Amino acid sequence: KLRVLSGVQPTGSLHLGNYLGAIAQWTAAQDTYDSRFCIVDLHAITVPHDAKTLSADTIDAAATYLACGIDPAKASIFVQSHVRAHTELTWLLNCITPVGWLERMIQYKEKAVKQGDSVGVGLFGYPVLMAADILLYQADLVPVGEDQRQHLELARDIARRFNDLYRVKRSKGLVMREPKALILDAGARVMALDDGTSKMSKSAPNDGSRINLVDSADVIARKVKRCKTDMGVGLTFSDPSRPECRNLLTIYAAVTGGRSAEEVEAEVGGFRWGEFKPRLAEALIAHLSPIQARHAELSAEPGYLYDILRRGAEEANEAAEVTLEGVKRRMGFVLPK
Ligand code: AQP
Repeated sequence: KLRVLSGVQPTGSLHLGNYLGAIAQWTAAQDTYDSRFCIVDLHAITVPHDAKTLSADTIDAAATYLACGIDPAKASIFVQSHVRAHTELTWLLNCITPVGWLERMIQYKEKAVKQGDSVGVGLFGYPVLMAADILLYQADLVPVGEDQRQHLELARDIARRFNDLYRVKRSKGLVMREPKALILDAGARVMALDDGTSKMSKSAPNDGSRINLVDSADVIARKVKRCKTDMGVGLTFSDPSRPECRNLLTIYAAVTGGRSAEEVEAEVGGFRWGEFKPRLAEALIAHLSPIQARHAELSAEPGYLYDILRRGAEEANEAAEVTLEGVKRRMGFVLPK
């Protein structure tokens, strides 16, 4: 069975981009692949974070994973920091990763600019930690949004470099698997509601720029009503000068059963914005309300969530230790007898 690994940072309430770009794919993956989904809290501290909210955000992410349909009977759900091998493998990979590779990372450049002189070493090393997450479980496939494509390429490069540096005879010793990104066509890049050219993001200051998965029906309706539109006539996916139009239609297609562009244009292509927006809001509310109801139920059962995370960490630790030992062996470490 092919292996799948993916995760989201517990840096605040998850939004429609995290859902359509990543989590919605996971629910399909868990039926076919050997799947692990982690809550990447070590990544969450690579930008200034609030120590008072990290643990609540982490548990909330677990509730969200389950509410979106991740089934602990089919997939492991665990917290990254509960498996120490992630940090240990990161160090080992840090030592074989050229600085120049990391300097090219677009996300680092974008986030570093916002932090000026206070940018931390952890943010620079973010992609190596991500490579460690993936390689630790020898994952074949990583379902992510488009923004993570470059980090996935880096994880492949690191795996290849490890294999080149520490060659072993065929069938002897651990050989890193090179992971592939699993990126959907629709939903891979959900854009902000206030700007169709920048991605929907947790850290954007304007809450109106995103649909949080826990937003109430009223809030969703208000955000959709106020979202940026244009003066164009009719609604189409294909006009590059109308990024907001494309984004809102893409969201509509995704939350009404993943329909094709043709189908959606046939339904609403002739609409004015004033007709389309209420229909979009209604579709979003209908799609998200069962997830929200389940999320509310799960949030009231922290004991259950902790239990799932404990079992997930036990399973993940076992798998991670095997890889870590193989890596250390190949790098020449003495292993305790
Ligand atoms: N707008 C998006 N469209 C599609 N996919 C997205 N993802 C994030 N935003 C979009 C995907 O969600 C997964 C987890 O992302 P993350 O929270 O770990 O990191 P991020 O990409 O940095 O997410 P945000 O919301 O943009 O957070 P901040 O604002 O903290 O940087 C990934 O698979 C990602 O592709």
